Amino acid sequence: MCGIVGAVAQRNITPILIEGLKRLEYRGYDSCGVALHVDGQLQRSRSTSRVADLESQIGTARLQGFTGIAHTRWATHGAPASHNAHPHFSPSSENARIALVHNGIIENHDELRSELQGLGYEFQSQTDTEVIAHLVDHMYNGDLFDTVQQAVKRLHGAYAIAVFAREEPHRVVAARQGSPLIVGLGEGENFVASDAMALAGTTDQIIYLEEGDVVDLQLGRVWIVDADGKPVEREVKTVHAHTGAAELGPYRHYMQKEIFEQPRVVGDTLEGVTGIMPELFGDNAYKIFKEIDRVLILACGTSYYAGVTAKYWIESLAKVPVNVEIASEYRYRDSVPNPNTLVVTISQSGETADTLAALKHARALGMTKTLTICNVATSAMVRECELSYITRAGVEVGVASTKAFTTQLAALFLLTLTLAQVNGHLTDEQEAQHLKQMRHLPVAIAAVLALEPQIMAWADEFARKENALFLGRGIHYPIALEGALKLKEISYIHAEAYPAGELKHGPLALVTDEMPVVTIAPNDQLLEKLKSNMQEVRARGGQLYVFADVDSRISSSDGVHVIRLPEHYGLLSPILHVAALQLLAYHTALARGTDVDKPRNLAKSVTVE
Ligand code: HGA
Repeated sequence: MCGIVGAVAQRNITPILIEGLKRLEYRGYDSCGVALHVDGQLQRSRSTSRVADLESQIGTARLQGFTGIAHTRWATHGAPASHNAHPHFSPSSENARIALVHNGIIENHDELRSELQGLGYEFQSQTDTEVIAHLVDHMYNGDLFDTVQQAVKRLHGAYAIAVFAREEPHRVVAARQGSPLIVGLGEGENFVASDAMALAGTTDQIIYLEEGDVVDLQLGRVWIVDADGKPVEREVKTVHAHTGAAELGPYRHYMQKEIFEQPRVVGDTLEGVTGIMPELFGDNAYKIFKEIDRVLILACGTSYYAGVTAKYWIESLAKVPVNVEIASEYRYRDSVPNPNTLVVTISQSGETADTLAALKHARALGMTKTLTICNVATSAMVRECELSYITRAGVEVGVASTKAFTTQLAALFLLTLTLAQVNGHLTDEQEAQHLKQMRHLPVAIAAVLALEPQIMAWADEFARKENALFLGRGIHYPIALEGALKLKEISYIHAEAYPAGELKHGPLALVTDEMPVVTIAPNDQLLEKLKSNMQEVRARGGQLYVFADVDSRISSSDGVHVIRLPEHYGLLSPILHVAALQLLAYHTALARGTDVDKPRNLAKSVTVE
């Protein structure tokens, strides 16, 4: 989603702003822009194309400056058009005094807009952001830092903002509430950005702003106040942000690269796990795991499906009841809290707005024992939770999550075994057996990825369809959900997933010879039941595409296409089957010619509600 970069320096900062935006491109965006202080004036350039296009626009215009802000926008209010792209100016005329970029949603924008229109402000965009620019201009008292502190008190909703004023050429002021923002410290120059990666190569001295913070960036000085206006010291961390993600190597797309990285990153995520120990999740983990008698998992999208898989695992092995909730639902519904709950959040970025809000909601209800499974060690989610397990997927650029999901599953299986051990349900022998299987996962995933040529042959058929059904049972039901999600996200084929036993309760009505039905058929205790469900599909002419285990005793026949996974993997089988489904979605999208890494309307790091 939106990316922010800002700088105050004594050199031309356009290359830093553009490089920062490029590093934030992976989040997904629909337009972008830069504003600079140039010879006592505010100037800007905006584009509805890629950052590279903005870069050449800026080059042609020879736009250079020492102070400025830049933005990639993922539209929430107003179409992705250049007049809605940030930075927004106030007044909107040639003679702008204020330039501002924003990530988030201002909920009282209608009310503020009417008020500001009443004061004579003319709006050029349909965004909620423009009201902040005019509000800051209206309240401006010659001291931008003071003005922003007053102005943000009028905002309801979520924001990270960066703003500068014509009258104060060596100052950028930024603030955050509900959206991520960091400060980068340099020698006689300072920066602000959505994440540390945006500043990789410029500075590794990073301050993570906290909720309600407002920061004053000047050449040799960074000054922060909290939500009450009190000066605060925030810890400076040395952050070695990844810079290698930009290399595609031999792959055509980041998604393909990330699918093929899974053997390594799952191995990395489990590296150093020589035994099941609560301390893997944090110093206080044993005490907390002993105290809880239930688990509440909060997540969105793909992470939610990882949570549903974990429910099957935890209830089966650790015998602890688990509730999995979609974060955006949980945060607004009346639920029955229980203080003995372990609240587990799952998020790739650790900045997912709905999941962060759901976590805070759970805590406000008295559930203070919190753990996150997260891919970014420095994220808000990790800072907010008492316990954590950091997956080591590395930077995931493709909007459709792949390696983040499988590393989340690996971490959740570790959590399952730990809870089982703490509750006395894991013998030493079982522990050793599970660990052995986990260590073998990289090899087992690689063997599934080697099936790519067979899967590509199926993808050509899928590319001609407009609908697909995915069936799974037990621990593979959430994998069917994830397979359907992958297909719809990147190929735009309408796909739905069902627990196979539900077929006759409705979706069977959709089955014709035009309907491909992807079936996950591991050789487990539900296989015979699943075979009956497959017969129900065949009897209606449906075309079955079956991912079977090597020993499933399902053969190809008329209308039944079978790809065999090399080995049966017991409880960890979802991690293997999902890799096959990722490849199916990837190659189908490729055959349909969609923008695989940046599917329409979607964004990475969903930092708005
Ligand atoms: N609401 C603003 C910013 C959107 C955003 O943060 N996206 O990630 C807009 O629509 O421009």
